[in-house]
Amino acid sequence: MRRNQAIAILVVLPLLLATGGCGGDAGATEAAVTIAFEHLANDVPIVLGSETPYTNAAGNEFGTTRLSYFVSALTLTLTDGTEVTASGAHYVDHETDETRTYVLPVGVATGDLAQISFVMGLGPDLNVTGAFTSPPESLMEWPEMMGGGYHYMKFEGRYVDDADEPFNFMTHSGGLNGTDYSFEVVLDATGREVTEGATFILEMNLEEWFADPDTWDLNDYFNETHRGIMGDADAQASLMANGATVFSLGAP
Ligand SMILES: [Cu+2]
Repeated sequence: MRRNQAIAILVVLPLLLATGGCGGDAGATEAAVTIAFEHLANDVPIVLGSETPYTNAAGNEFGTTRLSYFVSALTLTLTDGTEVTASGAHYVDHETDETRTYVLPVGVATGDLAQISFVMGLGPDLNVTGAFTSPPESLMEWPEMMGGGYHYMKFEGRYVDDADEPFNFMTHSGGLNGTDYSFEVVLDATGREVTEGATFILEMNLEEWFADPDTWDLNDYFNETHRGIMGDADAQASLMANGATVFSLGAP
């Protein structure tokens, strides 16, 4: 028995040495990287509440009471072409501090960054009913009668309508009846560097959901006869288009 153990050690030891003991490429340094999520409206950090302190491109005054969403397949690309993708999804809720930092589950090679990209929402591979079994992620479920899966985003609040009255809105996005409305966001990250413990700030600029290319007058989307947009394919496609300019990288 002792002889077999000795042979086993002799076989395993060179393997450990060959892989550097950490599974990475010999010589490459890997860093732990964190993404921090910040939420802005009109360039200031949002404060949740029933007031309507912000203005969109259509001139609607609005405020927000809830913001939660998924990002997935977050990818860092270095200037030398090295690319690392964190598989799976990350849930963000403005009200829950721990969800607003995402320590990537993979090490990232150190070096100069070229871009940070991710999917806003859940691609078809992740947007499957039952994929999340516990809250808070499971609470994002999307109705089976609308195709199942999960909301990409719940951005709720209140705006001042044409009658000068406060009206509640729910900008809920998701895949609808089998159509995928998730989209890739690519942000230029040149000038930034991956170092051990680096944090990159990902900003969501809320008013941009309602502009560029499609200007949303909230009166058209949220009113007594059209209270929500979950079943509105045109609205979902419009959020997908407007979403291209919603995100930015914060100052290093
Ligand atoms: Cu909804």
